[in-house]
Amino acid sequence: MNELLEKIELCIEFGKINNAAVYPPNMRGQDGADELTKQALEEGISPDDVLNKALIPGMDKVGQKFSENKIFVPQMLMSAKAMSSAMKHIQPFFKSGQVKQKGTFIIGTVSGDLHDIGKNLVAMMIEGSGWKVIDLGVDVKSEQYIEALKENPGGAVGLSALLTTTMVNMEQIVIDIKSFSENAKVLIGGAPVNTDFCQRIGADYYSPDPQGAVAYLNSLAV
Ligand code: B1M
Repeated sequence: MNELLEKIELCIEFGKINNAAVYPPNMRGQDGADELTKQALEEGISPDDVLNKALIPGMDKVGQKFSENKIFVPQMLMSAKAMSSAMKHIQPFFKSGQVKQKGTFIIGTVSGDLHDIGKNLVAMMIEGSGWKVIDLGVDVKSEQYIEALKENPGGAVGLSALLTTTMVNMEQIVIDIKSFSENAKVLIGGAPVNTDFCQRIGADYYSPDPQGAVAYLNSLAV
C-alpha cells in the first residue's frame, strides 16, 4: 500500500492530529492526519482512496480496540480529532459528489438530555466509516428529527440518552418518527438503554458502542 496512506492510517489509529500535537508522545514532531491528508490529495491520491484505504481502516481499528477495552474514551477522542482534521480536506469532495457516501445518518441526544460525549463519538465513528452525518446536538425534540428526515429522505436516525428520565422521551421520539415514516430506521444507544428497551419502544436496533452502530448502519448500506 502507498506509504503515505499507511502513515495517515496510523495517525488516525493513534490519534496524531497534526505536527504541533504533542500526543501521542512517540509521534511528537511528525506530521499528523491534517498535513498528511493534505499532502496525499496534493500528490494526486484520490479522496476516495484516502477515505477508504486510510481513514476508514484507521477508524475501524480504533473501534475494534475500544470494543475490546484495549483503548479508552480519551484515546478514542484523540482519534476522533485526528479524523476531523483529515476530514476537513475530504469534505469539499463530498460536496462536489466526487466521493460517494453510504447514506445519511441523523443523530442527536434526546430531549431533556444534555450529555453529548458518547453521542459525539458515535457520530465521528459513523462519519469516519463513510456516512454523511447530520448532528442535531443535544436536547433534540421529535420535530427536529422529523424535519431532518424531511430534508434527507431515506436517512437513518440515531438517538442517544444517558438519563433514565430521558428514556421516556426516547420512546415518544421513536413513536413520532415511526408515525412520520414507518420505514425510517432508528438506532438507539446510551448507558441506560438496552436491547429489551429497544424492542419495547419499537426502535430498530440497540448498540452499546460506536462500533456496533457502525456495523449496523453498514449492514443497511449494502
Ligand atoms: Co451526567 N449523569 N448528569 N453529566 N454524567 C450520568 C449519566 C450519571 C450516570 C452520573 C451518576 O449519577 N452516576 C447520572 C444519570 C443517572 C440516571 O439517570 N440513572 C447523571 C446525572 C444524574 C446528571 C444530572 C441530572 C446531574 C444533575 O444536574 N443533578 C445532569 C443532567 C443534565 C441533563 O442532561 N439534563 C447531568 C449533567 C452532566 C454534565 C453536564 C455535568 C456532564 C455531561 C457533559 C457532556 O456530555 N458534554 C455529565 C457527565 C460527564 C456524566 C458522566 C460522568 C459521564 C457520561 C459520559 O460522557 N460518559 C455520567 C456517569 C458515567 O457514565 N460514569 C453521568 C462517557 C461516554 C463515552 O459514554 O455517554 O455512555 P456514554 O456513551 C457510550 C455508550 O453509551 C454508547 O457509545 C458511547 C461510547 O461507548 N452510546 C451510543 C451513547 N450514545 C449512543 C448512541 C448510539 C449508539 C451507542 O446510537 C445512536
